[in-house]
Amino acid sequence: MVGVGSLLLSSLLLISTRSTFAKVAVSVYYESLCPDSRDLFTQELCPNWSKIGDYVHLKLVPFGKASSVASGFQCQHGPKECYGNIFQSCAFSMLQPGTKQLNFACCYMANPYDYSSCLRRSGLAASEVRRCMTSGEGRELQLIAEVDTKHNTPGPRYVPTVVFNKKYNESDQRKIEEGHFMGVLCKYEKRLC
Ligand SMILES: *[C@@H]1O[C@H](CO)[C@@H](O)[C@H](O)[C@H]1NC(C)=O
Ligand SMILES: CC(=O)N[C@H]1CO[C@H](CO)[C@@H](O)[C@@H]1O
Repeated sequence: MVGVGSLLLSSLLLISTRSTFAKVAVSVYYESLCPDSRDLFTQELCPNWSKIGDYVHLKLVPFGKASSVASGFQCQHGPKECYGNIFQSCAFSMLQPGTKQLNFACCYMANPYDYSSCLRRSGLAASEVRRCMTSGEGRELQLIAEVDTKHNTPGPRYVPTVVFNKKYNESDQRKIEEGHFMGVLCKYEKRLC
């Protein structure tokens, strides 16, 4: 009995170790109104998520080429983009990483002005998200996103930038820019090839 029990236990441990450590870390550095960022979500990440979700540890960082200034932030596509970035940072702080955060981003990136329907679909209270956006919490989250973006991308040179396993790779990035996210992911997770 003891033998069977420990065998079961060790296979359970093996399974959980595998699923905890084998995932590919995928960090997406993007901007809320950037057409190439929107394409990455609507054409690659979102439609393929059901296939890849079990293999990927996803981090979404809505900041891109924005920068913090005394009065707030400046964004490549103007104030509405800054609003979208902070809106997503606040929503993500209330959603679990992975599927829940991605579902929210998929809704928003497909329809960037449809704030209330994306909140509703993710079960978020508009008042909570507004409080985050106006209380200084949203600014803090965006400042963290700024540091993350500047440390882990070359600039970024291009938006969106995708970093695999926390190490920027220029040749992967070029392929992402040509629309081959799934092909690059397969390099890191052979089961997805
Ligand atoms: C980046 O990816 C390419 C293509 O897979 C690979 O040949 C190269 O060794 C990688 N570079 C680094 C620094 O890991
Ligand atoms: C490898 C793979 O399954 N890619 C799919 C990702 O989603 C797009 C859009 O639905 C498909 O065209 C690809 O075949």
